[in-house]
Amino acid sequence: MLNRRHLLKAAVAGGAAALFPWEGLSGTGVAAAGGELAQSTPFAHAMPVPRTLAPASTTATADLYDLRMREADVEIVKGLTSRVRTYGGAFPGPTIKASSGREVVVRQYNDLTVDTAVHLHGAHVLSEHDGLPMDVIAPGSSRTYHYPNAQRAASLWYHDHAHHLEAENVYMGLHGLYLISDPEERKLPLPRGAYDVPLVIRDARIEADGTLRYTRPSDCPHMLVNGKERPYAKVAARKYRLRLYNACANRYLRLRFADGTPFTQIASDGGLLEQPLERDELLMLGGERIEVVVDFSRWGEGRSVVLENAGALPTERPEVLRFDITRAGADPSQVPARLTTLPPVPQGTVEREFELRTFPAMTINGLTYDPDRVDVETTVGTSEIWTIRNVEAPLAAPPDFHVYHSFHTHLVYFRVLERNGRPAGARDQGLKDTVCLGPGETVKIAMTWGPYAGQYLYHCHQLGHSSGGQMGRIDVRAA
Ligand SMILES: [Cu+2]
Repeated sequence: MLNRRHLLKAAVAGGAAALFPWEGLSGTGVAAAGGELAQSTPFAHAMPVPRTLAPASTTATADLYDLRMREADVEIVKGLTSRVRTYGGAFPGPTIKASSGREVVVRQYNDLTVDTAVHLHGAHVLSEHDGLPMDVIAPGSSRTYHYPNAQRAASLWYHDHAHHLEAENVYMGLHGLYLISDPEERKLPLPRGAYDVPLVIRDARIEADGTLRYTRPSDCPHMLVNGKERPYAKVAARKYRLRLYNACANRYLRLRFADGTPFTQIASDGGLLEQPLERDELLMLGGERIEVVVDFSRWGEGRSVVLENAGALPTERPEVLRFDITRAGADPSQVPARLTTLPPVPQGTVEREFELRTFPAMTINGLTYDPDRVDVETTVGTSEIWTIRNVEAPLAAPPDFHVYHSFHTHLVYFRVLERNGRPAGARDQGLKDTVCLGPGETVKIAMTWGPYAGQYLYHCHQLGHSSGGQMGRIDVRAA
């Protein structure tokens, strides 16, 4: 019998394709990395900020938006044209800005040649607006999604979720930001406006002819921020709020400043933390969000500082983004010692266990996703404790083989109670909807199901894994 090390060797050599989710488990299969890699020079592009989408119309209680999914040609590596899949022609998609308590309605038209489904990650929505894998928008048709925004301020994102296709669709460009604000957050003296900047970070493989190729993560050495390969950003010598997203289909990031300067974390997936946290390095799995405040005055005008990925591939340079401090800046902003009060930690009365495996298939508790099978049944208002295990063998794996999982629940935020038997540490603070599971790790999380009844999902947010079936169905019954 082949042991794990043999399997890994075979995979590195290009064999054992069926064992790897990004090499054959998606509906269409994944092309091998064929073409020659594009050569690129870092810091050749100014970093753009995704544009804010204007509503097509407004009512007394709602903002209505139209978005068209279509292919577009964009420049990711300087001088090359890449064909991508977009929301509204933008790569990444345009940002939707919502206010807590005010409804957003988005009519999505599919002008692509593949099925799509739009999931708003981090949102509390009715099941029929959740973008379930089988609720697809066929090419040539449209669907209208209703988002009540009855939730606190947070950095969400919308992205594709069509069954077997989500990894490739998200990789090809179907993702955009959705930011909810609320009065409590607006009252805080945090950096705002032009000093509140999202960084959508993701890997890619751009070939010499410009082709953006969906392939296994170890063949994707390009790193994009807001759609451009390793850009630079001109900033003022003052504080900025940076909203970091790991939008990689299949990779984790270990972000740090090259000179070791710490970040001040203020928010995670579900919005503000109770108090700011100093963090030297930010480990982010696919789907996770971390918000930080960085004070560029500590370096000063005329200086530069590089944001690095300590989790870069051996074939990849670590630099992700260079900040150039080019001007002075008045700075009335502050990071208060107390940011918010979180709801109490749910006291679970139901306990469940979940095991995530990669071999011999992408499974949760031994099963791949079946939309007709109910894996978990609960009721609105029930508080639960879930123990989730990454049962990958704790062998030292080659650096290009990422046996991390990224566990995501739809409909609810959860709190991380424990990691590997110890109380949750800095990286697990706040309201979360996606949690990192390193090889062999176990986390315990607590959530209260609701407020809506209906069919929802939990899954791995390494999207090659969810596309391969590492996903379960939870039916929430009315109380
Ligand atoms: Cu996974």
